[in-house]
Amino acid sequence: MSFSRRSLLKATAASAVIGGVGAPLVARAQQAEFSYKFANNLPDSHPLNIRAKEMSAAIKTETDGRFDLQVFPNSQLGSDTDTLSQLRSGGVEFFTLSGLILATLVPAASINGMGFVFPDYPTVWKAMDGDLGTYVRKEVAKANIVAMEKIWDNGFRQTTSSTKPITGPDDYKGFKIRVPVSPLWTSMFKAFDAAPASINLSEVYSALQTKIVEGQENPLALISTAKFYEVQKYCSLTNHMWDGYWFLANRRAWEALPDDIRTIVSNNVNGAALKAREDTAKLNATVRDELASQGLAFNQPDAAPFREKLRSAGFYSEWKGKYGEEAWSLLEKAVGKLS
Ligand code: X2X
Repeated sequence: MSFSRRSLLKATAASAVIGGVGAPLVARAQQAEFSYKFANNLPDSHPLNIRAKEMSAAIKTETDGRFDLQVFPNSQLGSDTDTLSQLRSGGVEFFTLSGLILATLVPAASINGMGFVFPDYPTVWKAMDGDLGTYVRKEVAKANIVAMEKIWDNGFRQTTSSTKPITGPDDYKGFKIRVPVSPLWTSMFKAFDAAPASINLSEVYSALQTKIVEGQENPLALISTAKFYEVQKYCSLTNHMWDGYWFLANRRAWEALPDDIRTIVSNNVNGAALKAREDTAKLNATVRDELASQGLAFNQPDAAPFREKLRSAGFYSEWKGKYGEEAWSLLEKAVGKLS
């Protein structure tokens, strides 16, 4: 029995003996009317989980103990692929998932991950809090999943390797790189003639350690909190795509909540997303020195030759065809003409 549970039981026993105003409060806190699970793939120390725990506490207080949001970090309830199935069946009520992986179910959801299109955060938020995000959320709704309004930041992705730095598109040739399970990721690295392997995050550390793959790509905040610097030598600031987490709810579970609770939950979730965006951006900007002191060698290649390689490989026109005119024009409205 955990210490906190034991103290809670003691407190309950005490209030049962002495009675008084404390008793009903304790009883209510013990038995929430709604107890929902929130799963995610990130380490405990990542800003998303720090803000998630804070928001869970705030929700409990604001709902007077009626709603208990249990946070399960670190793929504890299964890999991303498993958890997406559990979200659909209702085994898990909430799940934060990269739009690119969600695209295995809702193809439009990977559009923000187009290679080398977002120049900076202001452009990202304008698109994702604006028309492009609205479009994606509508597509997600068709799969009976609710995507909360504010997408959470994962970050701009960088490439790490145990064998060599990436200095230009040619260095990706034949490069054995882990990518998340998502058609867009595989397609982009194939366009660079790399050898991408789809692996869920929960398996990545050991895949790098045992050299099943040479490298992987992720934002610095994740490279740091998942300790990939322990099993990688180089970090190339390729900034090749921006990735975010949609906060997803099982529709039945979401609609089962009374309006007042639903409002408290969504206000807190969206509010925490905004706070976590600031945390992640700060971490991504400051953690480089720390990673360098942990042994990663950094370099910053020019983005233009990568973009040119994707264009000449027909990558943009292929994906424009897959997403369709409407989605593509919303993306171009945000980032400028692409093809
Ligand atoms: O799996 C990854 O690489 C991660 C953590 O960035 C995603 O969730 C897409």
